[in-house]
Amino acid sequence: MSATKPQPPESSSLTIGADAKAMIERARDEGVTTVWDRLRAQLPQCGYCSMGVSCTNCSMGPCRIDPFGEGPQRGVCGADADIIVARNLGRAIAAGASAHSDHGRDILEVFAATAEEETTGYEIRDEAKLRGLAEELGVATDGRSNQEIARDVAEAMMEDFGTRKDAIAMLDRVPETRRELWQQLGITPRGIDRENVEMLHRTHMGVDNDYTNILLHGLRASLSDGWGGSLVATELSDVMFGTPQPLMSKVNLGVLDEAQVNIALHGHNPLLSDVIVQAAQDEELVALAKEKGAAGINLVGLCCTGNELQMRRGIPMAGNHLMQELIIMTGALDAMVVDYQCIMPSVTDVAKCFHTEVISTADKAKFPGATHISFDPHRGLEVGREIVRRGIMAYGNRNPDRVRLTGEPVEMMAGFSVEAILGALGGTPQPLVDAIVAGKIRGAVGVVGCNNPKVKQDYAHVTLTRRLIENDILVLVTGCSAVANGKAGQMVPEAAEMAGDGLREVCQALGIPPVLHMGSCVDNTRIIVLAAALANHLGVDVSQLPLAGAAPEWYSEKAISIGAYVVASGISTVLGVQPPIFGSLNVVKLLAEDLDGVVGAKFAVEPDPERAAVWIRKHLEAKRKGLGLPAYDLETIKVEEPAHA
Ligand code: BF8
Repeated sequence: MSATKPQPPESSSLTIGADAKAMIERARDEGVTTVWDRLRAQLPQCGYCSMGVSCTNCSMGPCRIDPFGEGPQRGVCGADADIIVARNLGRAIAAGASAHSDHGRDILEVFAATAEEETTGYEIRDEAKLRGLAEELGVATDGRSNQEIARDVAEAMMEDFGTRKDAIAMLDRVPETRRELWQQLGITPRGIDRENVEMLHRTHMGVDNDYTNILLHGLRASLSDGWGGSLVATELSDVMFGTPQPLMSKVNLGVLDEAQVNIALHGHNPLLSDVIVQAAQDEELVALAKEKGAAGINLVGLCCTGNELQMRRGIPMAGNHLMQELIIMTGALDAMVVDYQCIMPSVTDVAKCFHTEVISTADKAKFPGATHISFDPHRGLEVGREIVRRGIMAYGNRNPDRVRLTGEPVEMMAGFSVEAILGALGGTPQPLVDAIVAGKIRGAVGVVGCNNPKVKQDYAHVTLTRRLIENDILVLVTGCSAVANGKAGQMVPEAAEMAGDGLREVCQALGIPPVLHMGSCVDNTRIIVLAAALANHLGVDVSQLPLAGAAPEWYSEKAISIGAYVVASGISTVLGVQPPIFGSLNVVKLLAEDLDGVVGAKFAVEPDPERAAVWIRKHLEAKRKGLGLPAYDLETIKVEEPAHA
């Protein structure tokens, strides 16, 4: 028997990026396997797992439930589809919340060591933010040095990871109505460690067998991330590395420079990358690079480490999640420095085909095939210099004949922290409120999250965002969505021309783009903090505001935690990739319908960004109507063009 091997799909069906297409084709020509090849090799993926009805939680299993009702309806322990789907989802939330919050704890530990003057390369760069946080946490500031305040702030925040409190400290930012609701529902987050451990306990066989009860705890665990661990990461990163302010930067693979030593900083945590930026300016190292024949040292970002650096220092961004293998395919990347999260184990395989040295730095994230240089904050700058030196040495191995760079980078604006947005508005949300009340801006939407090879790369982010701004909806972006929109040219002030009349007028008056870069994925906290500030300003609950969330190309457990805390905070959210819950219609109904009556927000799943835009527009108009604001007739909002994939 012979089977014809199916041809791989055209690169233009996998991505909208010209840089990505060129490198996918190069990978094919050279027989290098990428994420799209590996996805194809996995097809058809397991239907039970896709629907969330397989369980490996104990060794009486593995078990699976037949979603069509013909095969087994219970696992060996007796769990039905509802229990299994809820348990799996609960564990995914806990994993995502743990990833963000462990990142937050790492920042906190270095902040605490910096307060004790035990680190090199770190300092308090935003004193006002430190003092503001201290007041929020009840730490005395009068007549005290930054060092003294920082010590107590660190101590107070460490308490928020633990088990001895009824509620985490920064919940005071949340409108009172919402805090009361969480209290009634029993989902006030007490601390990241506690909620996540409790989720693992509840989802052990024979503990929580009520799917609603499990998922309510899922919301609690996610809230401990959004208003706890992730918020600690954002706030302390601002204190130590500076609160972002609007600045111009560049994006796409064109940021690589053939003439320079190119070092990509990939992962999520700014702790090491920030000292690498300092090290790359070291005169001795710049001289060494020149001695080796390079014009200088060019640092570029990838994924959320890249977002952190771009937001605060304007470091150019090479690409989002699906670009991590393709950047190596340029043959011009000398070193890829990785910390943790979203780093494909495959990067070391691709690097073997080139001269690129992959350098891992986190002891909790090792990569076989990479050089491991353990990051020690006590000698942060020294480690940073060692890494940059290795990058320079790797440049010496570069084969100029293997270099293939594509195109010019695109300009983009970044740096929209809550402080920067309020600053642009004159220190108060009132101008934004006025624009929303007048209908110039219909509402605001956070379009966030990943790339997923199941979706044409960046297509859903860019299309959804474009439709929203065309219809006078302000878009806030983080993570890989920010990179996608940046590459598409939607994040420069001139992009106001793409917006509807009302949004264009507001953006042009303020000199801002219609799509605002608010940072990395832990910085989704900036979006909920802004939403809470808006609700507090108006004396309403977050769920009453014309706001929505969207994750059109999500893939990660972190995105599940983000979606859960955004919804639990009162903001309905549309997912573009189907989560593994469809094996339980009860869970689907709970998340897509009933939750609205419980927390005032719900989930929707809509893979077509054109239809997702319509869903969001209708949702925002309904919220406007609820607030007594002028609203469009919902019947007039529909997909204008036939939906296309
Ligand atoms: O934290 S958006 S692919 S890089 S998980 Fe990862 Fe998703 Fe990108 Fe940042 Ni967030």
